[in-house]
Amino acid sequence: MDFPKNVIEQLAAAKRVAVLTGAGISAESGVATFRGKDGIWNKLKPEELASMDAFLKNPSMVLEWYDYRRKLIIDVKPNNAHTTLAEMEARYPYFAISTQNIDGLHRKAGSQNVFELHGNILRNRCNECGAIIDDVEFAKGSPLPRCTCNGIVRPDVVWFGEMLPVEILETSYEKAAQADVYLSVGTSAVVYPAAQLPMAAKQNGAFVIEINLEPTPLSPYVDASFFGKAGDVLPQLWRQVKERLDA
Ligand code: BJW
Ligand code: ZN
Repeated sequence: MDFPKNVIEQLAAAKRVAVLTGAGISAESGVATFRGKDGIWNKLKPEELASMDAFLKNPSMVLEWYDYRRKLIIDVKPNNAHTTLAEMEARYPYFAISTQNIDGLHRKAGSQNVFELHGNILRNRCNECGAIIDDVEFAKGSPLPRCTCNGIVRPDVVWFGEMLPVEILETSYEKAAQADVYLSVGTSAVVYPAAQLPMAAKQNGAFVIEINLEPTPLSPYVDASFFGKAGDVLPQLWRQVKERLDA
């Protein structure tokens, strides 16, 4: 893929780069996306599983669904898109990833400055007192896992209608506002407030680049869109930027 000269120039000149990632960046690692052709929510409605209403109505069903997804995620490996972002972090003086993903693959790939907007499926917390609790057995048919305060233990992820972790969201807005270049990778950009971040970057003067299989609601507003797999597009883009930097 040949990238426009101004895109390479912008990335080569940037000091501060910030990134928003979504489920699409992990698709090539084998983690299902939510929406789109192979999305898990073609069959299941989000509000029936990823909401407090669903949890209060049928906690076992919700916990079993997360247990199933956790088991799938534990063994997956980062792909070329994750490792490219980790390489980029090593090269830029300021580099941050805000991710909507709960799979932990950015850290597995070696990225350090990662802000998990929607939590992490490998962590649990008490639904009542908020205590973080490891090693919880969610096996089908067994009693609900309980905290010492008797609250039900749930995955430490953000459901619809719940607040995102305040500090992580604030830092993500700061990184977006300070960015010279902002990348939006593999997100349908329909879930707020995460979807607002690339727009906040744009409003503060960043050059915004989108990578996705298809256009999103962000596409009309960004400076450049590249339609293809993140695991193909990002490494190619970064290779051309490195050639320019090393020239
Ligand atoms: C590839 C690819 C490849 C595929 N390469 N690309 C403002 C306006 C309207 C509504 C709201 C608003 N503010 C708040 C709301 C309500 C709500 C919301 O946004 N609703 C909209 C859906 C309408 N937001 C919330 O409730 C948030 N909380 C909040 O705002 O709190 C304040 C508040 C409280 C009370 C009242 C009011 C306000 C919380 C949102 C939490 C989202 N949680 C989930 C579940 C997490 C746990 C779990 O995993 O189970 O997060 S929902 C789900 O969507 C998950 C994802 O992180 C999130 C985003 O999805 P993502 O990552 O974009 O994935 P997909 O599948 O949608 O897209 C994948 C993309 O990749 C596609 O575009 C593909 O084309 C592409 N792709 N393969 C590149 N190889
Ligand atoms: Zn508790």
